[in-house]
Amino acid sequence: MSSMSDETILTHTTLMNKNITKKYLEDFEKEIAEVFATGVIRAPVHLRSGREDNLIEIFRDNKIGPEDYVFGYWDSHELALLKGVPREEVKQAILAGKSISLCFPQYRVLCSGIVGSLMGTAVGVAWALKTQKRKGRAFLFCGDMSAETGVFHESVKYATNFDLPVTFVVGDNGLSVMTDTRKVWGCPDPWFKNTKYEKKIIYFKYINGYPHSGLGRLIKF
Ligand SMILES: Cc1ncc(C[n+]2csc(CCOP(=O)(O)OP(=O)(O)O)c2C)c(N)n1
Repeated sequence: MSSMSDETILTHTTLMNKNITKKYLEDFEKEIAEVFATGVIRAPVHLRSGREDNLIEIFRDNKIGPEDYVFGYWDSHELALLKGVPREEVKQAILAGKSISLCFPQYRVLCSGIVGSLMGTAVGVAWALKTQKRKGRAFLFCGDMSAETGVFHESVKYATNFDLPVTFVVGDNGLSVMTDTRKVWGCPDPWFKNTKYEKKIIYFKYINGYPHSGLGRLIKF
């Protein structure tokens, strides 16, 4: 966990995420898309659109603040901005090739490009926050296929059993790269629908306006 004091984190985070609109997020991704198209970013970039309102609402309604941890994956530009990482800092990290694993520990934003990673970490952080009676919660944002992994099941089950302060946010775009998630599992709904585990999960559907990765001109992974 970050060694910075709560006061420092608060100063760092400011209240800028309150000013983040759908257009702000769209414009950021458009700007990164333009830069990526020039070829100067020598690493994968995953752009997203179509879920801006969902994410803004989730951050607002859950009052996700400086003391909370946000875990994400390869598609986390918007999460970093919403958590209060300054726009220029996010942009510089992406230009430096870190789009798929954005990590800003001082803002409690931790992301990874590995499917199935971080779920246990989020649960562990939530366990520590609860047992140490510290303020803060963990929020883990993932896709629909990630939510079908074994480790996601285990993490949600454990967090539910011990009522840990962790929320799993599943943004369902129906795809895993180019594979139809529902076709793979032969079920129109995610496994947790109408189960007791739903109380630890926020679920929404969206259509991604971008290809899974990059701009769709080279291979996708
Ligand atoms: C261990 C591992 N296997 C495969 C990949 C390649 N990969 C990257 S994203 C992705 C699809 C995940 O689908 P989903 O969770 O629905 O994410 P989203 O469509 O929202 O990006 C895969 C298979 C990876 N990053 N890590």
